[in-house]
Amino acid sequence: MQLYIGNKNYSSWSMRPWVLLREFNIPFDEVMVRFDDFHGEASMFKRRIAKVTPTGRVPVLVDDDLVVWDTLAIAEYLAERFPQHALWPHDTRQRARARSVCAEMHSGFSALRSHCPQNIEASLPAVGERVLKEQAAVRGDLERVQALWTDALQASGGPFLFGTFGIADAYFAPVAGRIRTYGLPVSDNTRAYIERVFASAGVAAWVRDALAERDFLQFEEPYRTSRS
Ligand SMILES: N[C@@H](CCC(=O)N[C@@H](CS)C(=O)NCC(=O)O)C(=O)O
Repeated sequence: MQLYIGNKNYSSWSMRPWVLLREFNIPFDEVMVRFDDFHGEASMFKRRIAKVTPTGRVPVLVDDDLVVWDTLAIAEYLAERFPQHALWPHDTRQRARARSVCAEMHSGFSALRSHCPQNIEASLPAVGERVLKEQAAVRGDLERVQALWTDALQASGGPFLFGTFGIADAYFAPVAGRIRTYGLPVSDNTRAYIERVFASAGVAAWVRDALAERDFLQFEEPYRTSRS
Protein backbone atom coordinates (compact mmCIF):
# COMPACT_ATOMS: atom_id res chain seq x y z
CA MET A 1 0.00 0.00 0.00
CA GLN A 2 1.08 3.54 -0.66
CA LEU A 3 -0.20 6.57 1.21
CA TYR A 4 0.11 9.91 -0.55
CA ILE A 5 0.46 12.75 1.92
CA GLY A 6 1.41 16.42 2.06
CA ASN A 7 3.90 18.22 4.32
CA LYS A 8 3.80 16.68 7.77
CA ASN A 9 4.09 20.04 9.49
CA TYR A 10 1.02 21.40 7.74
CA SER A 11 -1.20 18.60 6.43
CA SER A 12 -3.78 17.70 9.04
CA TRP A 13 -5.80 15.39 6.80
CA SER A 14 -2.69 13.44 5.80
CA MET A 15 -1.79 13.02 9.46
CA ARG A 16 -4.88 10.98 10.32
CA PRO A 17 -4.44 7.82 8.18
CA TRP A 18 -0.63 7.94 8.46
CA VAL A 19 -0.83 7.95 12.26
CA LEU A 20 -3.33 5.12 12.19
CA LEU A 21 -1.16 2.94 9.95
CA ARG A 22 1.91 3.57 12.11
CA GLU A 23 0.09 3.05 15.39
CA PHE A 24 -1.07 -0.39 14.25
CA ASN A 25 2.22 -1.28 12.54
CA ILE A 26 0.48 -1.81 9.21
CA PRO A 27 3.18 -1.74 6.51
CA PHE A 28 2.88 0.98 3.86
CA ASP A 29 5.04 3.21 1.71
CA GLU A 30 4.75 6.92 2.22
CA VAL A 31 4.67 9.17 -0.84
CA MET A 32 5.18 12.74 0.29
CA VAL A 33 4.09 15.37 -2.22
CA ARG A 34 5.35 18.75 -1.11
CA PHE A 35 2.67 21.39 -0.79
CA ASP A 36 2.75 24.47 -2.97
CA ASP A 37 0.11 27.11 -3.45
CA PHE A 38 -2.17 24.61 -5.27
CA HIS A 39 -2.75 27.14 -8.07
CA GLY A 40 -3.60 25.73 -11.47
CA GLU A 41 -1.26 24.20 -14.00
CA ALA A 42 1.84 25.61 -12.33
CA SER A 43 1.26 23.60 -9.17
CA MET A 44 3.58 20.58 -9.07
CA PHE A 45 1.48 19.25 -6.20
CA LYS A 46 -1.67 19.34 -8.29
CA ARG A 47 0.09 17.78 -11.27
CA ARG A 48 1.46 14.86 -9.27
CA ILE A 49 -1.74 14.22 -7.33
CA ALA A 50 -3.85 14.41 -10.52
CA LYS A 51 -2.04 11.27 -11.70
CA VAL A 52 -3.52 9.40 -8.72
CA THR A 53 -6.89 11.06 -8.06
CA PRO A 54 -9.03 13.67 -9.80
CA THR A 55 -9.84 15.26 -6.42
CA GLY A 56 -6.38 16.83 -6.32
CA ARG A 57 -6.15 16.39 -2.57
CA VAL A 58 -4.29 14.28 -0.04
CA PRO A 59 -4.44 11.84 1.64
CA VAL A 60 -4.85 9.12 -0.97
CA LEU A 61 -4.35 5.42 -0.29
CA VAL A 62 -3.34 3.18 -3.19
CA ASP A 63 -3.67 -0.56 -2.64
CA ASP A 64 -2.67 -2.40 -5.79
CA ASP A 65 -5.13 -1.13 -8.44
CA LEU A 66 -7.50 0.36 -5.86
CA VAL A 67 -7.42 4.09 -5.13
CA VAL A 68 -9.14 5.32 -1.97
CA TRP A 69 -9.36 9.04 -1.38
CA ASP A 70 -10.79 11.06 1.46
CA THR A 71 -9.78 10.39 5.05
CA LEU A 72 -13.00 8.80 6.24
CA ALA A 73 -13.10 6.36 3.32
CA ILE A 74 -9.46 5.44 3.95
CA ALA A 75 -10.15 4.83 7.65
CA GLU A 76 -13.15 2.63 6.83
CA TYR A 77 -11.16 0.69 4.23
CA LEU A 78 -8.31 0.05 6.66
CA ALA A 79 -10.74 -1.09 9.35
CA GLU A 80 -12.26 -3.63 6.93
CA ARG A 81 -8.95 -4.71 5.43
CA PHE A 82 -7.35 -5.33 8.83
CA PRO A 83 -10.14 -6.74 11.01
CA GLN A 84 -7.54 -8.21 13.36
CA HIS A 85 -6.87 -4.64 14.58
CA ALA A 86 -9.52 -2.76 16.56
CA LEU A 87 -9.41 0.39 14.44
CA TRP A 88 -13.05 0.94 15.35
CA PRO A 89 -14.42 -0.28 18.71
CA HIS A 90 -15.74 -3.87 18.59
CA ASP A 91 -19.00 -2.96 20.31
CA THR A 92 -21.70 -1.83 17.86
CA ARG A 93 -22.97 1.02 20.01
CA GLN A 94 -19.47 2.28 20.77
CA ARG A 95 -18.64 1.99 17.08
CA ALA A 96 -21.66 4.13 16.20
CA ARG A 97 -20.49 6.74 18.71
CA ALA A 98 -16.94 6.66 17.34
CA ARG A 99 -18.27 7.10 13.81
CA SER A 100 -20.43 10.01 14.97
CA VAL A 101 -17.51 11.94 16.46
CA CYS A 102 -15.36 11.32 13.39
CA ALA A 103 -18.16 12.50 11.09
CA GLU A 104 -18.59 15.58 13.27
CA MET A 105 -14.87 16.28 12.96
CA HIS A 106 -14.89 15.59 9.23
CA SER A 107 -17.48 18.24 8.46
CA GLY A 108 -17.20 20.53 11.48
CA PHE A 109 -14.89 22.63 13.65
CA SER A 110 -14.38 24.96 10.71
CA ALA A 111 -13.63 28.04 12.84
CA LEU A 112 -10.87 26.28 14.76
CA ARG A 113 -9.50 24.84 11.54
CA SER A 114 -9.42 28.09 9.62
CA HIS A 115 -8.22 30.40 12.41
CA CYS A 116 -5.72 27.93 13.87
CA PRO A 117 -4.25 26.04 10.91
CA GLN A 118 -1.99 23.08 11.64
CA ASN A 119 1.61 24.06 12.25
CA ILE A 120 3.26 21.45 14.41
CA GLU A 121 6.65 23.10 14.75
CA ALA A 122 5.30 26.55 15.65
CA SER A 123 4.47 27.90 19.10
CA LEU A 124 1.91 30.69 18.80
CA PRO A 125 0.25 31.23 22.20
CA ALA A 126 -0.17 34.99 21.68
CA VAL A 127 -2.02 34.31 18.42
CA GLY A 128 -4.17 31.74 20.20
CA GLU A 129 -5.07 34.22 22.92
CA ARG A 130 -6.04 36.87 20.38
CA VAL A 131 -8.02 34.47 18.21
CA LEU A 132 -9.95 33.17 21.21
CA LYS A 133 -10.76 36.69 22.32
CA GLU A 134 -11.90 37.81 18.88
CA GLN A 135 -13.60 34.71 17.49
CA ALA A 136 -16.65 33.41 19.34
CA ALA A 137 -16.91 30.52 16.87
CA VAL A 138 -13.42 29.32 17.83
CA ARG A 139 -14.41 29.46 21.51
CA GLY A 140 -17.47 27.39 20.59
CA ASP A 141 -15.38 24.80 18.73
CA LEU A 142 -12.96 24.51 21.64
CA GLU A 143 -15.78 24.07 24.11
CA ARG A 144 -17.43 21.44 21.92
CA VAL A 145 -14.28 19.41 21.39
CA GLN A 146 -13.58 19.36 25.11
CA ALA A 147 -17.13 18.23 25.91
CA LEU A 148 -16.91 15.55 23.24
CA TRP A 149 -13.58 14.21 24.54
CA THR A 150 -14.75 14.34 28.17
CA ASP A 151 -17.94 12.38 27.41
CA ALA A 152 -16.11 9.74 25.37
CA LEU A 153 -13.32 9.31 27.94
CA GLN A 154 -15.82 9.05 30.79
CA ALA A 155 -17.95 6.49 28.95
CA SER A 156 -14.99 4.32 27.87
CA GLY A 157 -12.81 4.78 30.95
CA GLY A 158 -9.93 5.85 28.64
CA PRO A 159 -7.05 6.14 28.21
CA PHE A 160 -8.16 6.95 24.63
CA LEU A 161 -11.57 8.10 23.42
CA PHE A 162 -13.01 4.61 23.01
CA GLY A 163 -10.57 2.70 25.20
CA THR A 164 -7.53 1.82 23.12
CA PHE A 165 -6.12 4.13 20.41
CA GLY A 166 -8.31 4.03 17.33
CA ILE A 167 -9.67 5.98 14.38
CA ALA A 168 -11.38 8.57 16.60
CA ASP A 169 -8.09 9.44 18.31
CA ALA A 170 -6.30 9.67 14.97
CA TYR A 171 -9.13 11.91 13.77
CA PHE A 172 -8.69 14.33 16.65
CA ALA A 173 -4.87 14.22 16.81
CA PRO A 174 -4.55 17.33 14.58
CA VAL A 175 -7.00 19.19 16.85
CA ALA A 176 -4.89 18.21 19.85
CA GLY A 177 -1.92 19.59 17.93
CA ARG A 178 -3.64 22.91 17.27
CA ILE A 179 -4.45 23.27 20.96
CA ARG A 180 -0.72 22.82 21.66
CA THR A 181 0.54 25.10 18.90
CA TYR A 182 -1.81 27.94 19.83
CA GLY A 183 -1.62 27.34 23.60
CA LEU A 184 -5.39 27.21 23.86
CA PRO A 185 -6.63 26.92 27.46
CA VAL A 186 -8.14 23.52 28.29
CA SER A 187 -9.03 21.54 31.40
CA ASP A 188 -6.47 19.33 33.13
CA ASN A 189 -8.23 16.20 31.87
CA THR A 190 -8.18 17.47 28.31
CA ARG A 191 -4.50 18.38 28.62
CA ALA A 192 -3.73 14.88 29.94
CA TYR A 193 -5.59 13.32 26.98
CA ILE A 194 -3.64 15.52 24.54
CA GLU A 195 -0.37 14.42 26.13
CA ARG A 196 -1.39 10.76 25.81
CA VAL A 197 -2.21 11.27 22.14
CA PHE A 198 1.17 12.92 21.56
CA ALA A 199 2.97 10.12 23.40
CA SER A 200 1.33 7.42 21.26
CA ALA A 201 3.71 5.76 18.79
CA GLY A 202 2.02 6.92 15.59
CA VAL A 203 1.57 10.56 16.58
CA ALA A 204 5.06 10.78 18.12
CA ALA A 205 6.56 9.46 14.86
CA TRP A 206 4.59 11.97 12.77
CA VAL A 207 5.68 14.86 15.01
CA ARG A 208 9.34 13.77 14.79
CA ASP A 209 9.16 13.81 11.00
CA ALA A 210 7.25 17.11 10.95
CA LEU A 211 9.93 18.78 13.07
CA ALA A 212 12.64 17.43 10.77
CA GLU A 213 11.00 18.90 7.64
CA ARG A 214 12.12 22.49 8.19
CA ASP A 215 10.05 23.68 5.26
CA PHE A 216 8.43 27.11 5.38
CA LEU A 217 5.45 27.62 3.08
CA GLN A 218 4.27 31.20 3.24
CA PHE A 219 0.72 30.50 2.08
CA GLU A 220 0.26 28.06 4.98
CA GLU A 221 1.56 30.67 7.42
CA PRO A 222 -0.91 33.42 8.28
CA TYR A 223 0.97 34.20 11.49
CA ARG A 224 4.71 33.83 10.79
CA THR A 225 7.06 35.38 8.27
CA SER A 226 9.86 32.85 8.77
CA ARG A 227 10.66 29.74 10.76
CA SER A 228 12.59 31.61 13.48
N1 LIG B 1 -12.13 15.77 2.84
C1 LIG B 1 -10.77 15.52 2.45
C2 LIG B 1 -9.95 16.78 2.65
C3 LIG B 1 -8.56 16.65 2.11
C4 LIG B 1 -7.83 17.97 2.03
O1 LIG B 1 -8.43 19.06 1.99
N2 LIG B 1 -6.50 17.89 1.98
C5 LIG B 1 -5.68 19.08 1.83
C6 LIG B 1 -4.36 18.91 2.58
S1 LIG B 1 -4.56 18.81 4.32
C7 LIG B 1 -5.31 19.24 0.37
O2 LIG B 1 -4.97 18.29 -0.29
N3 LIG B 1 -5.39 20.47 -0.15
C8 LIG B 1 -5.11 20.76 -1.52
C9 LIG B 1 -6.00 21.82 -2.07
O3 LIG B 1 -6.73 22.46 -1.29
O4 LIG B 1 -5.98 22.03 -3.28
C10 LIG B 1 -10.23 14.36 3.26
O5 LIG B 1 -10.77 14.09 4.32
O6 LIG B 1 -9.30 13.69 2.83
